Amino acid sequence: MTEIRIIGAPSDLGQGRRGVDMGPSAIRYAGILEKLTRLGCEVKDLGNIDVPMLEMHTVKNEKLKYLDEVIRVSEALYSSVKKVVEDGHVPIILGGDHSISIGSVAGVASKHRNVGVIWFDAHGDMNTEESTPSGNIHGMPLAVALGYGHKDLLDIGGFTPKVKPENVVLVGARSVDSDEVRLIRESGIKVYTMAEIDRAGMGRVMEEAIEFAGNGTDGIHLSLDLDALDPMFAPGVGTPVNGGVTYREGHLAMELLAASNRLVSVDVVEVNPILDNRNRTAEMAVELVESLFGKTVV
Ligand code: Z70
Ligand code: MN
Ligand code: MN
Ligand code: MN
Repeated sequence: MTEIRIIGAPSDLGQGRRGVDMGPSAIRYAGILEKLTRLGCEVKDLGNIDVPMLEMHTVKNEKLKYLDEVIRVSEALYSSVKKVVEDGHVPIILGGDHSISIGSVAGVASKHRNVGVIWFDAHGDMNTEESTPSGNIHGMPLAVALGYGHKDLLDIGGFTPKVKPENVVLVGARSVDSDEVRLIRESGIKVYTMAEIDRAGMGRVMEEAIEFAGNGTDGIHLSLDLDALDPMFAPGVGTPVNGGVTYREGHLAMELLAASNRLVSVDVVEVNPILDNRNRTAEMAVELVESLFGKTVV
């Protein structure tokens, strides 16, 4: 029987704004452990990894802010996630900003060398040092997973790339930087923008996404950035973008992933309780995770 292991990664180093480091607390407070347990899952909370405090460090490279500290966090999370998957369990990694996925994807891929990835996000997260408009590493983790970016980030876990482009799917994209587009096109990953979700419907989009990420792979890693959802349902994120995934589309996507039985690991990132409205975004995150682990109506 697979068991779930919760790992907190309270990092805001990949993003200028403070507050996202409290994401793991907010998601725990919203009852993730209790609710998954009630569903019949075996769940253990492994606590948080150590994250350097932003104020104790300075930006040395404007194009890769807090690079050394992000590397430390990535290595710590890599080790923790690697151990969980080697034990045969499913890790749920609570961010933190999306830079934490550099470590989590490395950890999962160290066991599942041929893992597929579904990246739920309003953004591309496909920037590099060359294309980034902000220098924020949370805009780069998907590029790093595919083998593009700073060598020390690619080196986490000692192998690169972590994933193959034909098994990577970006769902919910609607805000991509002008120079980021080039790498998205060149890389050959599959992208479902909001326009495609509108035209084909979330059901069809997820069936195809699960096929790309799941067919012939060792399983699917879901990287769930809460800003994929419309700000109406997930207001507590650093970079809200209108026109996002609805409440119902979000749940349908998670239910289809649950039904696929291919899930090996999950990131839940970018929940920022300081920007939130009475913890709604953390509650949304927990609800989505419940659907992802099999909650149904009857
Ligand atoms: C922009 C950048 C971003 C959030 C990723 C934004 C990146 N593309 N924002 N996740 N919330 O600065 O690279
Ligand atoms: Mn065990
Ligand atoms: Mn993201
Ligand atoms: Mn995002």
